[in-house]
Amino acid sequence: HNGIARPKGYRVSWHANPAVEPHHFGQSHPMKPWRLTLTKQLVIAYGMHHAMDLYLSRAATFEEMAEFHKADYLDFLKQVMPGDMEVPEQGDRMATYNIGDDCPIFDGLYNYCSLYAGGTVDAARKLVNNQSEIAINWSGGLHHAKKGEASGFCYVNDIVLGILQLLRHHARVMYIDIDVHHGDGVEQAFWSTDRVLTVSFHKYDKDNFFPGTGGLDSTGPSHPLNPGAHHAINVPLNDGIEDDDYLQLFKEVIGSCVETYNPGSIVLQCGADSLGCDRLGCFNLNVTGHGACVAYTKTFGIPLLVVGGGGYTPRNVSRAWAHETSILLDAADKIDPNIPETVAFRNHFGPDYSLFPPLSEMRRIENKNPRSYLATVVMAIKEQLRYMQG
Ligand code: V1S
Ligand code: CA
Ligand code: ZN
Repeated sequence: HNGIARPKGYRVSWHANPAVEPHHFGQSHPMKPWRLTLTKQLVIAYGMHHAMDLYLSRAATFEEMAEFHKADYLDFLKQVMPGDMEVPEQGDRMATYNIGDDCPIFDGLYNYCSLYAGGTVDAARKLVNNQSEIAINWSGGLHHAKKGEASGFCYVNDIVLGILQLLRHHARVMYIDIDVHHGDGVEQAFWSTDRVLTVSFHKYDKDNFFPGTGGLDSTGPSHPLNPGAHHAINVPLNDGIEDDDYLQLFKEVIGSCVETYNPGSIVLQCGADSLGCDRLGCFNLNVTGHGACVAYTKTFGIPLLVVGGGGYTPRNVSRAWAHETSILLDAADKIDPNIPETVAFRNHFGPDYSLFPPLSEMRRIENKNPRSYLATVVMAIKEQLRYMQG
């Protein structure tokens, strides 16, 4: 009786491979693929798996990943072994591919990368084949990976691979990124085309916050004859932004972008490190505020590819992504805010056992985003959109 009936809304597909979950980046590394296990357990405990099409995603092939990545980099990822990081003769290659503390070599690295990338490629193909209207891969969203090197916990850029699939069928694809970090890898990959509009909301501090790019005036190639000019949108923010301001900003920016750009599909990166209490993040968003951005994106009724991304406090990452799954299923109102007794690993959700703990109150970071600042940002972006129209 706690199952959720198949909604009359959109057809939703879930793309995952449980073999992603047991990979370990290492002792003190903040990225924990195990958060995907926790997310899945919440989704199952709420019965959401009855309301969507479930697909076991394949590993992306070498050739599929080579549509964006350099073959020598993929060869390296395929053959490198954990011990190689300590071998001095390997030092040059490690530097070339940016292997180190942020992006270590761990057991099964190539398997991990090809599995999360396969999920996003599969999800994109379901959308273009009209077999799904909303396709979800919470293991994807690794927005920093570059053509020939790893960056910021990301090795293969599944988002770029997914967008390349969508571009085979759609003239224009819009990319939205609510991870607390700048979506630099996706922006860079499509910097010189007008067929992808990238929009990233992030904490911006050139010198003290990773990756240090994504200023308001970084809008695409500077030459006006380059088609990519004006097609990168950056929303640089300071510490401590809260739900209401973030959502208003999100609606103003995304509403204007969708209206002007009229994309054939949207890719939404839902990095959960923009939540309050995140181990690496510095915003004050609650699960409800983060989810409201997903709900707003869904209102356009445009084919939607939803991926994960950052998120370093696993209990809150899983709360957010489970809640957002329910939003995409049009079932958020049928879900008990008290986490079911039956959920596996229930102890992780104590002492409140709520899907919506007050994250913004638990470790409130001073809000350094005055309304006047946010208004300036919105004005600059609306001006940019006028240029984009030509
Ligand atoms: N902030 C941060 C942070 N923390 C770490 C880290 C901490 C412990 C470890 F054992 C290993 C790494 N690295 C960083 C950042 C990278 C953040 C990547 C975010 C990824 C995403 O959420 O957007 C998408 C999945 N790296 C840095 O700040 C660079 C350094 C400058 C400092 C940290 N050291 C380890 C490398 C150099
Ligand atoms: Ca972002
Ligand atoms: Zn992040």
